Amino acid sequence: MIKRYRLFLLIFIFFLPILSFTPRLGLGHDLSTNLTSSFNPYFNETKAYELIEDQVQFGPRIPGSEAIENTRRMIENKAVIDGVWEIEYQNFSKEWIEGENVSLVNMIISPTIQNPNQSYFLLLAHYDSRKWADQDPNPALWRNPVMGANDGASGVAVALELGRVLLLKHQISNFKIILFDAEDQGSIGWNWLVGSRYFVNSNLFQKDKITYAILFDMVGGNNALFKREGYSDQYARPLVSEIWNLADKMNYSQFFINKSWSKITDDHLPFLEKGVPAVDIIDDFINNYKAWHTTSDTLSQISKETLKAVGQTIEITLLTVQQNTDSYLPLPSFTFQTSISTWIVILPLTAVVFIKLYHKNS
Ligand code: 1BN
Ligand code: ZN
Repeated sequence: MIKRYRLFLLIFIFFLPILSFTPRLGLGHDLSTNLTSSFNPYFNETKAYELIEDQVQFGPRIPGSEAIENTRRMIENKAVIDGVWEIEYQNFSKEWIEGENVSLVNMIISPTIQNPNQSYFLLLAHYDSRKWADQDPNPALWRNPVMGANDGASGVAVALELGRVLLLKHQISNFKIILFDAEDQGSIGWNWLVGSRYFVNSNLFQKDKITYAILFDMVGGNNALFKREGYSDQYARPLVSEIWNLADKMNYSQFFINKSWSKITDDHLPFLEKGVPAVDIIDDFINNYKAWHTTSDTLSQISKETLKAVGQTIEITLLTVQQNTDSYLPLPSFTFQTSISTWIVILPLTAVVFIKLYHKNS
């Protein structure tokens, strides 16, 4: 009887470390169904709204303007106060149609504690606003600048607020926020996407380390409608499906319309062209967002409900995807990772067995 008890005890001790691995091994691939309810969203729509106010207070953020420089300073000051961010400035320049050379700056914001060997995902937005409101219903205003509360500031606000909750509430640090200059000056002297194209052709673009990218553009409009943007849906479909399915489960399907839409030339395109899966969350500015490229793109267009729907949906998506990638960890990495709590049980039990054996033999 005693012998059998000892045999069971030895077998139990032998297999004990395996018990500590089973939760990880047990994670399936269809995580969205299981995990949605276990994640709490922390994205705060009021903080996002305030970040939009912080930007528009400077006026239109035209490339090379004092307002865009003030915006950079404001973002930097906030990062310094938090004390957990590192900002890299990518400086370049481009000649405007009138011959004047314009200084441009992409901002790359990373958590300070980032592991340099780890892969990471990207949160993208443009922080310039359009020089000319060439879609304004009043032709007399076509040469006025666009305030860009939605087209520019809302994307920056959602990316920055998401960064805050990912790092400080969920302890996720394998991401970067990139804010592009000169996205929005196409067909009025420049091309579109000047900043993002410059970035993907620079040595700061670490293709092999980037897992995927999510772009936020016009994500704060009243009654916004986010359809599956055509390029994203074609080249990053699994991520698109994850986002729109989660939005549905979180009761945000009034904003996230699960239908494919037009292909839009936006800052995700240079990433897709380089082979990085990238999704554009963008309001339907053709049929829905009437203030697009007009002088009416001001704070009055912004809705906290929309900011919340986008922010919380993407927050839960990122947690779900993160959990998914964790479950794909290669086997060797957890063969040796017996947790401390397991050793706390193993060592005393082994000692008991040895003492018993010793007493029996002596
Ligand atoms: C997004 C926001 N875009 C401009 N403002 C990109 C775009 C480029 C949209 C070309 C339509 C045409
Ligand atoms: Zn625009």
